[in-house]
Amino acid sequence: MIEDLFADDDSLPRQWREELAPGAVILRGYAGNSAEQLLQNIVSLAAISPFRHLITPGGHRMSVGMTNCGALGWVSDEYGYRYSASDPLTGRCWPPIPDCFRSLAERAAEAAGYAHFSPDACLVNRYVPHARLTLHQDKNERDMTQPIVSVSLGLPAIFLFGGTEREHPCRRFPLVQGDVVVWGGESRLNYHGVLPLKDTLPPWPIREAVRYNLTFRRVMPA
Ligand code: MD3
Ligand code: FE
Repeated sequence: MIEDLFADDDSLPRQWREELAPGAVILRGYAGNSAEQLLQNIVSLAAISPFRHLITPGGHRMSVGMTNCGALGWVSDEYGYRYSASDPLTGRCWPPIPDCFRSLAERAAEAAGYAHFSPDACLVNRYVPHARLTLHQDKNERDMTQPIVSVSLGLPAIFLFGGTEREHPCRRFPLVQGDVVVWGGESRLNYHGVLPLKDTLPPWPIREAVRYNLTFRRVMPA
């Protein structure tokens, strides 16, 4: 049937791979079909554990709003950066990772060559125009054999990808809604950040000028 050639199968992600470095791959558009469901779940999560601006150990208020889901959540305060089983704002555990988040992250990891990825933490970042994430390493996870999977929604951003030392030069990669990045292997400890967000029109189904980024992590060895 000719119709089958044009069949719109929402279960098949449309993707384009870009290798950034050994162990790091962008799956362009991998989450494009999931944007609406992901957004609904972000709104539900934030009703339980709201977005907040964490304070760094150096006393700076982060411009990115953050919340978490999963057994563990990433937090920062005057004592340092760490993972916590409870939300310091509510005193309760973080909401569970929604099934659609988990299945997306696990399928993306598998597609990038990391079988059996099972995240126990998902940090949800919320950027408004001008918010940024300065160059940093993600090294609070105890299990460094597992990748980090990131999913972009809403406004586009420019991602900075550096080397294993802060002084190493950075490459810039634009990330748009639906892009999924899997970071593992040799690039797991590379410096990275996000340039100040530009104030542009958000793509459907986002209704305000925001970018969300989900990062799925395995903190505790299985
Ligand atoms: C490269 N978030 O939450 S995701 C973070 O867009 C974080 O919100 C950014 O960096 C964001 O820690 C970038 C991409 C990412 C995440 C983890 C990495 C890139 C990474 C770990 C190692 C190397
Ligand atoms: Fe990071």
